[in-house]
Amino acid sequence: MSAELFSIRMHSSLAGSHLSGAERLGDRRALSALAASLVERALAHERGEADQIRVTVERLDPGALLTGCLPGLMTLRVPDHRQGRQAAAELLRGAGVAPEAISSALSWLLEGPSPEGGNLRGAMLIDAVSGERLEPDRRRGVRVSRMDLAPSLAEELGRALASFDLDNAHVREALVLAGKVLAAPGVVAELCWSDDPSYTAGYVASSGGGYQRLTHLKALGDPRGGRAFFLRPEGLDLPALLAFLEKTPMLFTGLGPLAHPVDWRG
Ligand code: WAQ
Ligand code: MG
Repeated sequence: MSAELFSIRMHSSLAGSHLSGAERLGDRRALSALAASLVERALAHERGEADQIRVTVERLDPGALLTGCLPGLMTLRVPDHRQGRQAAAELLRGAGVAPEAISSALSWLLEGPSPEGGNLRGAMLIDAVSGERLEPDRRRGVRVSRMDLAPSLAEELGRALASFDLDNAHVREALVLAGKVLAAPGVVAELCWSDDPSYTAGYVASSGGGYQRLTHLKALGDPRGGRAFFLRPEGLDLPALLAFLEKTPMLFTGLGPLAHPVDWRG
């Protein structure tokens, strides 16, 4: 990427509710193609065609750019979403998240974390000890932004994922997002599953375990999904964490190890 750096973000909604979003980084030459692809994507979402699409382009200071490696990826096969959620709870416990915080996150995700019981545009922030919700805006959540794969890594990642039949936008984007979240100050772990009704896989990410996919975390057809970032309460600097997640540009230039899928045995 050249000395010029831009953030490009898309947010779409349908009948006033969040439909889809995406965040990319690019240089000047890449911008119009990126904008077109994000608009197309908002119009082709499986939950419906957007009736409002916002695309925001901002010039960034290339001097502020961080680089890093993607987390390692592992797939754990589970027979259904009940066992998937149990497995997720065990992985989170192993990463140091307290049982209260795990059950709090799971129940918010099951009910729908917004005050109306729907999906958030962003993630919940959850105290990893008490399970209390800490995000300043509970209707929106915290949207992680300004991260992407370095152009040179995009192809390499595509090839590596394709050898496991995993080269889809869900995996690529979630891996990048989880990589930035794990680099954030005060984050212990993340739990995520998609809000797309046809996509039942999700993951637990932590610095010790990397990106651990579970093949089912929700039932097929369920339109609810979301993310929880578990935060270490000691020494937590919430403004610094929010600034990092929302504003600091981060580009991934290296792959982590990819493991062959295995069956989960609790
Ligand atoms: N920042 C914070 N939260 C976000 C962001 C973001 N940039 N993007 C999405 N979310 C939240 C929001 O609440 C969505 O409703 C929810 O996450 C799900 O988003 O390895 O596709 O884009 O097979 O539907 C994970 C498994 C797929 C991939 C996740 O999420 C795999 C996925 P979606
Ligand atoms: Mg989605």
